[in-house]
Amino acid sequence: MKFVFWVTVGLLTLAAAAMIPSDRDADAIFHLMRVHAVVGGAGGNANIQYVELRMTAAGQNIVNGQLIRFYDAGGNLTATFTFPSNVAGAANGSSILVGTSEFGTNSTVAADFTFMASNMSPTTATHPVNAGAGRVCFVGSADCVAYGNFTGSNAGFGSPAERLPSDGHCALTLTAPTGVHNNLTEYSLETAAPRNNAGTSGTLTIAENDDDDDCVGNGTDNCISTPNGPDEASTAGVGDQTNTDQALANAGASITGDAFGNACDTDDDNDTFSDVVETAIGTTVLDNCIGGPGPNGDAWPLDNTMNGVANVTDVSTYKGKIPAAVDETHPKRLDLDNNGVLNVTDVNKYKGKIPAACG
Ligand SMILES: [Ca+2]
Ligand SMILES: [Ca+2]
Ligand SMILES: [Ca+2]
Ligand SMILES: [Ca+2]
Repeated sequence: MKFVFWVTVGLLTLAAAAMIPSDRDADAIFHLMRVHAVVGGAGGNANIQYVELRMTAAGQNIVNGQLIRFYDAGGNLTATFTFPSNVAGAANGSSILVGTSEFGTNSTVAADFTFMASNMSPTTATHPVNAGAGRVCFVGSADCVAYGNFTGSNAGFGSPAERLPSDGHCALTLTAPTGVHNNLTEYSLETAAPRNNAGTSGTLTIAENDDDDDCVGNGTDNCISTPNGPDEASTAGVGDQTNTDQALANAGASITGDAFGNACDTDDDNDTFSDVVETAIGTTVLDNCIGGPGPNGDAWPLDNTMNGVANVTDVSTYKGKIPAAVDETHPKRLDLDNNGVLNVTDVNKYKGKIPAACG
């Protein structure tokens, strides 16, 4: 009986310790966790959302009462989720998956918890992820990811990651974790691969509506077959649907814009000289004129004197130089058809187009 007594006392002591963790215990039960993935909509349905946390050490499963906080683009707190219980899986690398009810009906894997009135504040915030721009924090480990054009404080987490779309099957995912946090470099948009605490991975089942998997739906993608979405934002002149000719036209340039993003447009500045030719002769592919708007410089192939006007002076530049192969004294800059020879074909490019000013 004495043995049983002491075992009972011991178990009670352990139970009490688990119920009232000391600060040191607390460090070991839910603090070593990162926000692994955030989905703010899928297939054009903004209600299909989830947050996946991942443990970075074993034993981080005592999450009962812990919080996930959601912020809007301006950094205002819009919703708080409170974990209603612990989870069983405690191995290093274990996931904890929390999703909306619509996630549950559009996924092959079940979430561990559902955002619902009983665990949300306010109770109506059952779709808490702010798509586009916002921030998600797991308070227990003080880990946060901001994304999109987030203007609130993100101290300690560097620059916001890419914009969070509601199209495709796109999850803002922790792909390159570093000790010194920088959301922009740590997170990228990847195909959603939700995994729950039991270790079951799944996929979203809603129609993808995004042929090129760039997280921009076909209905609004200005290059349906060429990735040019938020994940390509760091590729100059390509990502985030960049459409230079339309932007220049909107800013008052003397060209018309088109519906094609630069990623699938053969003439990004619509100055009638293709990107291939302009790159070959050295003029700017993303501007139509030496003057504003745009980056300026040598931008208009017809204006080889760079004075903002294409006229007989530019044609005169060819005097004594044609016909001849491009060489040191026959500049490639004048090879307007990019065939390696300066001749009348290049001069003919001026026909019917001069005099004209760009702008
Ligand atoms: Ca797309
Ligand atoms: Ca695209
Ligand atoms: Ca265009
Ligand atoms: Ca051009």
